Amino acid sequence: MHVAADLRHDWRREEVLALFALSFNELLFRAQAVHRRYFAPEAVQLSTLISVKTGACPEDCAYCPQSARYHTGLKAEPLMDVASVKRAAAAARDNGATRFCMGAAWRAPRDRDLDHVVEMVREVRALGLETCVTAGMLQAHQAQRLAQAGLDYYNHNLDTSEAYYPEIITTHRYRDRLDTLNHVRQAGIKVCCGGIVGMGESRGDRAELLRTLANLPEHPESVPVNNLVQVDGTPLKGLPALDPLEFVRTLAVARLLMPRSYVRLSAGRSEMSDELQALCFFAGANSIFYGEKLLTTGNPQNEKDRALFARLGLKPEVRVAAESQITACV
Ligand code: SAM
Ligand code: DTB
Ligand code: SF4
Repeated sequence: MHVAADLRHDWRREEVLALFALSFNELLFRAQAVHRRYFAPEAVQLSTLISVKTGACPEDCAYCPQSARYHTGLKAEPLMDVASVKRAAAAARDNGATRFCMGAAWRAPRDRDLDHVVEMVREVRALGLETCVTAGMLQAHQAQRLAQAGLDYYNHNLDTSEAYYPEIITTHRYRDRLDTLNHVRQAGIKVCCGGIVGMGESRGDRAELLRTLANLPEHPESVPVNNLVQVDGTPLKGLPALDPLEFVRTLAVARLLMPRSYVRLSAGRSEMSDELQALCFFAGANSIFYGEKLLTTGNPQNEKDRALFARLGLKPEVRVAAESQITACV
């Protein structure tokens, strides 16, 4: 199979739905076969998250504990100082993470907020880690500034289908998200973009989200698939949980549509069994958030993940050199 022959940007809705409708065995077999064309089957990339600015966000994202509109009991925290972020990044690196993702609960950063984020990126990068920032909507000049600072990835999720988006968020539009993704791409920063499932959306919405991602001019290099973490006080608390096998199917279809992208088994792992996570990795997930906290909610302890990796024969990816894109398995 020659490289890139299966990189398509013209997926039709019916084709994606047909993948979802395959028998579970057929879907996972195909996803695993595609996965092996581009990735070592046992390699998993580890990213550690930190919330550098927490809560008090003006947006109304119905899943989010950081929205100021919901009473979730979350304590808002101002922007962290750069030295503390650097210490946390060094600890993440020493624990085996290769990427450090800094999240800020902003609708959109002001230019003076970005001054601090730029400093954080420079310091974290100097530790030999890949850097990722997620800080809301960016203007073109702001993306360029982050690119100049050496930012590797910008995370900005589409979260769900365009049709379902207004059910979840009314304070910004799908179009705004796409514009930011475009600014990030134009600035030469790698794109991390995915979504959340389990928000009461239909399979058609999940298919449309993945279709939209795959039909972007370039596939996002990193595709986080979050399973909704239901937080007390948010409007989505109390929804029926998504069938876990439908979650696995979503990962498998993401793998088939974006064969060269890292597909991240993201939020929701604390509620998953080892067996369910094993199926997720078999379906083509090859990245996780590693560390006991996501942004504000829990994530499995490092020891638990290390035991899971040993049980499954999975190996964390390592960075070969600070300036190198090349990664290898140990
Ligand atoms: N404010 C920025 C933004 O909205 O892009 C960055 C931070 S925001 C918390 C990053 C992403 O976290 C969201 O796009 C969403 O996909 C995910 N997220 C937030 N709350 C979640 C939850 N309760 N369960 C699963 N994913 C969640
Ligand atoms: C992503 O897709 N998931 C991460 C990261 N990108 C920023 C965030 C998950 C947040 C889960 C809820 C919380 O901990 O606040
Ligand atoms: Fe704010 Fe981001 Fe949470 Fe939406 S997802 S409320 S923009 S922090």
